[in-house]
Amino acid sequence: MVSPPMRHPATESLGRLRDELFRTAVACDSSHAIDLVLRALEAAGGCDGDILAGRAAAETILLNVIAPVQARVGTEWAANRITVAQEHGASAISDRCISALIGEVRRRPHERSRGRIIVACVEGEWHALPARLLAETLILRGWEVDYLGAQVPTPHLVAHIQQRNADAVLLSSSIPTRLPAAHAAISACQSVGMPVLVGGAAFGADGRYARLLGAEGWAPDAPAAADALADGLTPRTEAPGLLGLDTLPHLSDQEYTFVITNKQVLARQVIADLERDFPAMRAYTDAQRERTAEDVDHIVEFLSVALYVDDHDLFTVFIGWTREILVARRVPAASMIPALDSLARQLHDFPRALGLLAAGRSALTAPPAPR
Ligand code: B12
Repeated sequence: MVSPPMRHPATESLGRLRDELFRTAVACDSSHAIDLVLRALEAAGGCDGDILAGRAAAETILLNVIAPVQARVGTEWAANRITVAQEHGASAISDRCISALIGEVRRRPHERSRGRIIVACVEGEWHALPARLLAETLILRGWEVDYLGAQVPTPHLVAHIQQRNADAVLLSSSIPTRLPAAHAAISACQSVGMPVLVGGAAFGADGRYARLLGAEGWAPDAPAAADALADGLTPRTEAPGLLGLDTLPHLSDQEYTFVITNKQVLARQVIADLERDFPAMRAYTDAQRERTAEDVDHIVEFLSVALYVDDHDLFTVFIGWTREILVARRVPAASMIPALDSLARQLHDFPRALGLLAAGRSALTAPPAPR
């Protein structure tokens, strides 16, 4: 496959642009941010009439400036150096920068489309920006795209597929807790004959969960997705099995089903146990209690998904991430140990859950990874 010729803005000027866009975005200065990306497009020859050069420059700015700025917004939020409001404001500005940038890139008159693609986030997935970056990249490369945005309920996705003559569905998910929903969406699309390419951080840096959940393809980023589409996806010939038991035989032990259907009861008992076993909690303010309840819900949810995909790494990586979030907010990471112990007591008859909780406990007590 031949990619459009790239006229990259210089690497060092990209670095400066990223820094400036980040500062402008967290300062919620929308017009300055838009001005920055439009000037970068112009400097890279994106507005001088050469349509291919314009597209290549726009793609570089989307993927090598706006995407890394978004990743940095996430890192700075996790480290508690910017507020949730700044993160929301910066993401809204990125969205507006994308619209402004794409608005400047012209189409060739009567250009033949390479085909139609549907891009959607799976049910419960609110991270629309990664999917939007993907959709805009495909449009720049000559595809027609139905971009459905965040959190698309699977029945509505299938109804849309049935109304459109699309070549493939591209499903995005950033949060691993959406993997069971992604599995349902993959199977539903395949059952109406549509090949599915998946991507986004939820599927793992190596795409391991994409293969496990039976997608026809996975790609690490938007250019690789465009290349995979150009090569063509081969639809699965065998019908997807019910409830994933064909590909996920471990689900027959019902551990996932038990945890997911009892998640509220499990979480409530963890909070009651924490009140008893973690004395610091008795002095918590209402806001601290609310945060703790959210953290516990998150632990139970990640535990359930780790059971679904039967992968210790999914749970231990989450525990390591939570530890960093807590430490950055001056909450002792050890406060998670009584929560894991409470779950282990409640799930004493479930060997896979106990294995995950023990691995999570070790990840919590291990020295932090060197930076
Ligand atoms: C903005 C943001 C939000 C916004 C989203 C707004 C929007 N319109 O998108 C909001 C506020 C909704 C949000 C909510 C949450 N978020 Co958030 N969010 C982010 C942030 C900062 C940026 C997301 C983004 O724009 N990324 C753009 C680029 C960087 O994404 P990308 O994955 O590299 O995309 C490329 C590839 O993955 C690929 N790709 C993507 N999709 C697809 C699909 C296909 C088919 C293919 C082939 C390829 C592909 O192509 C893209 C372009 O090359 C990320 C940080 C980050 N590193 O992403 C956190 C982040 C993803 N969020 C996080 C969290 C924890 C949450 C919440 C749980 C917070 C909370 N307590 O409520 C919720 C969950 C909501 C939900 N259920 O979905 C964590 C996830 C950590 C984890 N354990 O997995 C992150 C990593 C922040 C962090 N550093 O900790 N978030």
